[in-house]
Amino acid sequence: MLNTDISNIGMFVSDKNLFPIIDKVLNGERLSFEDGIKLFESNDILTIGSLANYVNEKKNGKYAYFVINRQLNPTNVCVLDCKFCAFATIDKNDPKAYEMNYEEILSKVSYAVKEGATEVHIVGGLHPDWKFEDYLNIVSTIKENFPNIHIKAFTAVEIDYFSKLSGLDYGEVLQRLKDAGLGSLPGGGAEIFSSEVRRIIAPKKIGWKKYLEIHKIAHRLGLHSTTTMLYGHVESYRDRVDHILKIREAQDETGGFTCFIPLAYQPENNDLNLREHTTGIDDLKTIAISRLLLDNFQHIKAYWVMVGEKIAQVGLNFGADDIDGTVIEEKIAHFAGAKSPTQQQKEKLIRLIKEAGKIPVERDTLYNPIRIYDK
Ligand code: V47
Repeated sequence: MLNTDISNIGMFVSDKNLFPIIDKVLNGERLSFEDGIKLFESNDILTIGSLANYVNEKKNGKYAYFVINRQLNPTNVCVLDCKFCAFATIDKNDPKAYEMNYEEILSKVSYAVKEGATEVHIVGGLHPDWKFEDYLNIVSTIKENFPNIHIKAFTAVEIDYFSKLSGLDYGEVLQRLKDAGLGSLPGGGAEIFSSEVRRIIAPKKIGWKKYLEIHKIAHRLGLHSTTTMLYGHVESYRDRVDHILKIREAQDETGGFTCFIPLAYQPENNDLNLREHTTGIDDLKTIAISRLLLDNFQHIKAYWVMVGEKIAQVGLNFGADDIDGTVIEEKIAHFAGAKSPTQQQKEKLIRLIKEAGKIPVERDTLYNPIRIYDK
């Protein structure tokens, strides 16, 4: 007989302000804006993490997901000039500017397919000279040559650009991409929804209303998508909670988001004068609080590229159930100073997950299991 009284568990909660939130979570009640702020302002990281892990394990059991994928960025020439971005250049004559041709794109996809990839994740610059057809042909050319690969391509920001280029509305742009072989939309471009922060970090980028409108239209056309939040720059906790709750509201409407990905800001080689990387505690808190606030999301990703392999692994016990994938060639975070490798072996992902005490599941883009590593 154990001599433990369960009511004593409260003594491990160092921040007593969290008790009402713990109650709500255990009763399956939705957390409020104020709860989100209280969580971010608390330093009781272990209580926040355990709560998030509890919620995650109720949704996903011990399973933690990875995907064999590759990233592909067809051009870095971009008219937007976002201040946090070290990947893109506004000047096509800049020595770092590049444009891939279809042959290069196909050879990169071919390499990935040989490595077992089931997904190609394509995002890139809004090129001043490219037409919507050029982007559309990237999708159809890949699909014609590799019919089995899932093409997760073009953020809402790109979809808005294609609409301007073509004169088609968002629904028509998305339908044409879908007909060409698009499988789903990635979540980039969300940054932080606050208009004040956007004016500082991404003044020319579409605002949150258009970002979410495009995702909701995609969902209604039967395309799933992921969504993101860029944190650790000039935003406040209020901005983060507001961003997450706007996403929760959109998910209530359509249910079309598969996963939420907090993206840790990488501070180098860009025009924002902020040179600090996020800390481990902030990364873990943001992952855990995302899990707690987004009760209508099945999956939360700890993206190893931006938080590093070690925090991503710990994140699997702080509410995340996914660590993305092999990636093969990451540019966006690495141009901005990410310290992680640019690619990952599948075996390493499996080891990270197993040593976190979870069961690795190789998944496809839409979270259908491909192989469970439970031995
Ligand atoms: O939209 C740009 C971000 C995003 C920096 O959908 C930066 O599954 C940190 O969205 N520091 C692109 N972040 C990456 C992205 C993504 C990645 C992995 C998976 C998925 C998914 C989406 O990267 C951009 C922007 O928010 N970004 N510059 C930077 N300096």
